[in-house]
Amino acid sequence: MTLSEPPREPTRTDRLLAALGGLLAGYVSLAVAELVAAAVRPEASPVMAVGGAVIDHTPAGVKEWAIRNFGENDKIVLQLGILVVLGLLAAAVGLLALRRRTVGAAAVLVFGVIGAVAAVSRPDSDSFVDALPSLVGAVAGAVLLYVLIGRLLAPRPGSSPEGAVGAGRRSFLLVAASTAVAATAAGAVGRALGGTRNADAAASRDALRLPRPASAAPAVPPGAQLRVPGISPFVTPNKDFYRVDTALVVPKIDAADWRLRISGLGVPETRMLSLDDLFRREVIERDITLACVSNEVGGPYVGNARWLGVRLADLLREAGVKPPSEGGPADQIVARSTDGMTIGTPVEQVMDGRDALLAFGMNGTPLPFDHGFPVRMLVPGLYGYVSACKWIVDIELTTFDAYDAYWVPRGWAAEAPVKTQSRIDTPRPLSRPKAGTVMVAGVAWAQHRGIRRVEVRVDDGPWQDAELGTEDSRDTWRQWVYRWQAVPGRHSLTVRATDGTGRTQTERRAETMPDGASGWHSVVVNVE
Ligand SMILES: Nc1nc2c(c(=O)[nH]1)N[C@H]1C(S)=C(S)[C@@H](COP(=O)(O)O)O[C@H]1N2
Ligand SMILES: [Mo]
Repeated sequence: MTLSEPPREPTRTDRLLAALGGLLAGYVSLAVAELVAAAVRPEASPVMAVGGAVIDHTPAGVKEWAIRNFGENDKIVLQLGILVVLGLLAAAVGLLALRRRTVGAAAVLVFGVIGAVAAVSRPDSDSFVDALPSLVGAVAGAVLLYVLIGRLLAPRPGSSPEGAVGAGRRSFLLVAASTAVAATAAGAVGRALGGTRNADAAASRDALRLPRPASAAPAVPPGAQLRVPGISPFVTPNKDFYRVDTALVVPKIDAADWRLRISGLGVPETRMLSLDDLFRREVIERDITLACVSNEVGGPYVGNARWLGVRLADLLREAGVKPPSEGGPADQIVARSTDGMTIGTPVEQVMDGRDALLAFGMNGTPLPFDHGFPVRMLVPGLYGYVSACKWIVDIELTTFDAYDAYWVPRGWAAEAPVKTQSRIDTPRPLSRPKAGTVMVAGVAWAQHRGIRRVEVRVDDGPWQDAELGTEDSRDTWRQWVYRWQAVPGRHSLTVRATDGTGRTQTERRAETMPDGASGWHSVVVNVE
């Protein structure tokens, strides 16, 4: 387009194509960013960086709502949401470029800067290199948009006005189609490169030989697993174990590269430990039930596994740490993961004799990546967000006064022992069991206090004792069953548990926020 020739008036088709051009510019930006991110750091890609920032800044109530409605798909929903919003913005930028080509291209750059700022301010970012994927991607997108709109509007000398429009559009479509193909290829290369990195970590996991425990967990007593169809298995298989975390990309750490740093208040000399250092220690195996503070009454975010690891308390003592009850200066352990999560745990509870673990094995295999490979923390009796740091790389001794871990400024309690809970697994809500004997069964948990009693109530009747499965340990959940002589009609079933200290689960309903849901679980069924 020469300066003397004013651009022609855009038609509806031009607008449509310009919006398409905007979308394509957005797509190319992301694909190029993905390729650069594969070289820099997968987490520095704009979708991941902005997604992470959105997660961190989402009000806790919305997050709760997302976990409730989308469950473990919450992150996929978030990423789709980001893509839809980006798509709309990109189309709008395309329309803007149709009126002012430079302004449109500049707008693409602005999004690049937003992505770059998000990437550099992620807690796990330690270098400005993380800005590159967004910036390079945005430059590619901006240039493309500028060129595309130019093609679209450029009159071709020597042709009729209609012919010129047609030629411009053909040229637009040619550039558009070829960049779309190139960008798709670039994106695929990026993913493949990212894949080889992950392959190293996966190979290190496959090659890992777990040490034998010096102190093995006794076999699960046969009576711990009741033979009732529909009850949660006593040991939750790894593939069924709930997953709750803020990680958009599951961290893939190479076992050989893993180090744990221990430092802070009362630790005279910073310690660095490798996985082999842990394997050479006294290894213990324990059954521990883990529960999430976001679990609603009756909800699914609880699981029980056999963990292999080392005692965290011993490591801390060797590093010089004393619990507050012995005059130690630190009352909080802040565990940090490779992706920047921080989890605050009371020193007192970690060192009071319970089996607080740095775990590397889960149900006979190395920890799955989803559950924290190569090492995570576990403290029986505390909700996951205050104890169970996955992909752990750093332990800092500090005080609750001095430091708020990730979830605390977001409205969750700094300290959160698990509340006594019980859940009816079967019959399912609104199911239609036949009149006669109906097995009402489920699980109850009060980690580290144990479960002493479970009672079931039918409608407004009296509380009836359920039969308990054999106790495995007081750190695990306990199965229960009540043989109900069911009569036809609509009935409600309610369960409550009493913990090992003799305290009965409260009827008082509490939201999950700030320190865990309470109340009794009920289901309504229609007996036929
Ligand atoms: N690094 C990291 N560790 C984490 C979290 C997280 O978001 N990031 N979430 C915690 C929460 S809230 C819970 S309930 C447990 C869940 O562990 P799981 O996914 O293995 O079941 O991990 C904890 N450890
Ligand atoms: Mo959690």
